[in-house]
Amino acid sequence: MRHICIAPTALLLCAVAFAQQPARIAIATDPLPSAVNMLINPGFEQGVGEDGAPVGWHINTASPEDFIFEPTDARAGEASWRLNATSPAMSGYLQQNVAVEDDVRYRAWTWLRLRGGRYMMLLRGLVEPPDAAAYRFDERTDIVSTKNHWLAPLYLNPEHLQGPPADEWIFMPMTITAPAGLGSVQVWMGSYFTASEMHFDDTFFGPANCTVTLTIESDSPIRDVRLRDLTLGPPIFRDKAAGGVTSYERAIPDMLIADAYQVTVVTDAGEQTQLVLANQ
Ligand SMILES: [Ca+2]
Repeated sequence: MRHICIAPTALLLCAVAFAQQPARIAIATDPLPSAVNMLINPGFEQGVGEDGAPVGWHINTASPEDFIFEPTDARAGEASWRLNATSPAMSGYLQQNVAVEDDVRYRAWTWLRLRGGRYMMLLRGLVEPPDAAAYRFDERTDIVSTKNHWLAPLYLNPEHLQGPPADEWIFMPMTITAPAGLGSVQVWMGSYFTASEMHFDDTFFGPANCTVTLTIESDSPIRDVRLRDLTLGPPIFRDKAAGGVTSYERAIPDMLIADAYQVTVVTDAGEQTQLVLANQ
């Protein structure tokens, strides 16, 4: 019965959406991420090294028998990298180390296809300040999917399982500022103590700052523009006085570099929010 209730609402939304063509939004970053990416083999196109890891990367786990690391179908190019963890007993990561400068802000990301389990990215290192005791640097981001739960589908209804769509590539960025004395960062991305399947492609580590040029073409006068990074937090840019133009362009300095942003445009015809891939 529920579907019968939803149908008229869906039709109404379609009618509203087609009454006004959505705004056309484009984003360019300066620099391009590919021009400042400090990772070797960020898109996994350079094949497999002798140790079974992608060229330029290391496999970091205390329990290699619980993990499969292998190339699989790509988000871009010919290959992405698949991690399958058969046991929750241990974590396992792809790792690469990069040199960093004191007091500089950096970003790291991967595009992630999470079939199930717990993905985590860690940026780690040892800080040795010039005049103070050494300490560990450890910042992390994660996301959980229960879509591979062992009780599903027999005892758990698949509709109740949580997590991003299992076939969708999602953008997983994080930002750090390198403290004085850090010197280098270990980039770890993988499965954190959970039976997991996840795929990585189009990874990045590099300086965080860029200029974003935002271009919007709209049939209806533009009143408000908001740009969000795909992490929690307020918009990284907002223009509440877009001036009612239908052709909008701004070059915005000191933004966070990314492959994708969320853009909200308010026009006289309504509000729309969409994921915009940069540099397309
Ligand atoms: Ca690739």
